Amino acid sequence: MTADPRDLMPAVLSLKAGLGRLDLSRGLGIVPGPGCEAPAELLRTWLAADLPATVVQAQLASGEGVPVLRLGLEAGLVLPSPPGAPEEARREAYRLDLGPGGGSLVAGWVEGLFRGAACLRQLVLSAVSAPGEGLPAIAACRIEDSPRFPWRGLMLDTARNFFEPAFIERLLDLAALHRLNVFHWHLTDDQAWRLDLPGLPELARLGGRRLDRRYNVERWKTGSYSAADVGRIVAYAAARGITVVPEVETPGHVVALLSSHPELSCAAAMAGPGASVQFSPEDRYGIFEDILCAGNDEVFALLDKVFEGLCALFPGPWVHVGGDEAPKARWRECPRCAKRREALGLGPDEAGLESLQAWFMGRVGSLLAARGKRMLGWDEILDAGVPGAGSMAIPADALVMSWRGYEGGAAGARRGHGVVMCPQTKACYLDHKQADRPGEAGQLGVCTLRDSWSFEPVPPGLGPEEEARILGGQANLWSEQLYSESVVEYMAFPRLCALAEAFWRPRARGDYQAFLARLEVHKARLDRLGVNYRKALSD
Ligand code: TNX
Repeated sequence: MTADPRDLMPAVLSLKAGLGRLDLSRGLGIVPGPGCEAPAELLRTWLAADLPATVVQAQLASGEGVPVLRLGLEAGLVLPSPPGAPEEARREAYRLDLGPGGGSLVAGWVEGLFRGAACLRQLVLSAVSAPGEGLPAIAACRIEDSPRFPWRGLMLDTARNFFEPAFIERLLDLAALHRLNVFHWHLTDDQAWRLDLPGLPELARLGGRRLDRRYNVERWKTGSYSAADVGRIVAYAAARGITVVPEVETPGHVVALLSSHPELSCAAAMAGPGASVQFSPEDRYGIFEDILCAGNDEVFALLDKVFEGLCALFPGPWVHVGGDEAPKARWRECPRCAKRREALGLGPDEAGLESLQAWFMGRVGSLLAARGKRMLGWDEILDAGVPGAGSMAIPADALVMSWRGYEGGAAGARRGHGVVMCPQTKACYLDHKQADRPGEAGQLGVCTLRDSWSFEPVPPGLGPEEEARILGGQANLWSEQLYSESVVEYMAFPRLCALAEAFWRPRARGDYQAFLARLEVHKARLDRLGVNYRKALSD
């Protein structure tokens, strides 16, 4: 069939129809200009996967008459961009011209070429999706496109359930198809430590397996990622223009870490020298009171070793260090934490304990800064991190991930931090049910497709300078209930399509019915890729 560029997902910023169509029945040659090899290689990979084998063979055999797409980088190219979009987002702008002879994909930066390549892939997938309906072709067009936000993320929790590297690669491909550009990899939690770091084998050996007692059956859920796995996944993401942000939780959500390093708990400090305390990865879900001891310098020594390993594996600029849901019950009782508080001049009250967390996160942040990385944390990192509080504050350049609603994001922006919005209610938590119906898969709340599509990342009430600190949004796949790869896909799609659009489109969001109509077409692309999306679009 002839693919219609009006059906792209997310919708593009500007689209003009051209004359004729690009016939794909003999394939499409990809000719990269200088600096365009990576997106050219990606396009070749995608075309080889998506075009029918007969087309690929025809292209190989003929050589002549095959339409050609030229890729080019043009420094200083000016393309339209949504109002208020920051400079960083403009790096992803591109122009895609398609017509009977092939066409061109040009951008000012290579990032833009990756996003243009994703558009072309969607059109190719549509062209081949209904083989009975004529030749595979794309209606001639000129697309000029650019995102509103520079951070368009997807988080996968690989701690509660383990996912094979090949499945992570599949998700990265799907993220790239929707022009997302950040993969936030949640690697550790109470239930598991999934990162097998060179020099620290005990972390994954003791922390990377947990008992799963669901349905009264005891079975071990084991799995961790080796340095080689991480290297492959990071390279796979980079080949799609996606940055990987690793997350190591501190000071809470660490029971799996304590199972290999019980000496870093407050329980060890309270038990006294020589006494032994033990932990094993949690088989329950929730919030647990055993967190890292704030009074023990060995905690920071171990974290620094972990960061050394992380920095060697993850080239991106950010490391997520958690900071969420850290109950203060142990810190309140722990003699070592009391000493630390006294040394810092903090009282034994709640405010003192909160400040102790701000100090803890500040110290973690400075370990990362010493390694040239920027810290990123859940919005609890703001709870006591008052600006100007010296050692009791998180680094000024820390990024805040706002999950408990919009307030954390608004506060972070007011205090000068960059902010990523992923409010749990009601837009970005893809572990929540897609409909309020008995038997619907998911946990905790309900987040409908329309909720996700309606998401506005900028919290209300911000001035223009504060608004500019909202870097974008993120979809979060918490995996407590994600027992299998197909369940992950069911929870992610189609809400991820809606969120990708919410992170990309200009503020004037358009029309939900039009989105649903485009989604009907997009479903054929997802079918072609074998994605197990939720079929019913009604809530
Ligand atoms: C809250 S979001 C959590 C996670 C859970 C999630 C379930 C955040 C920083 N913490 O530990 O998996 O809710 O929706």
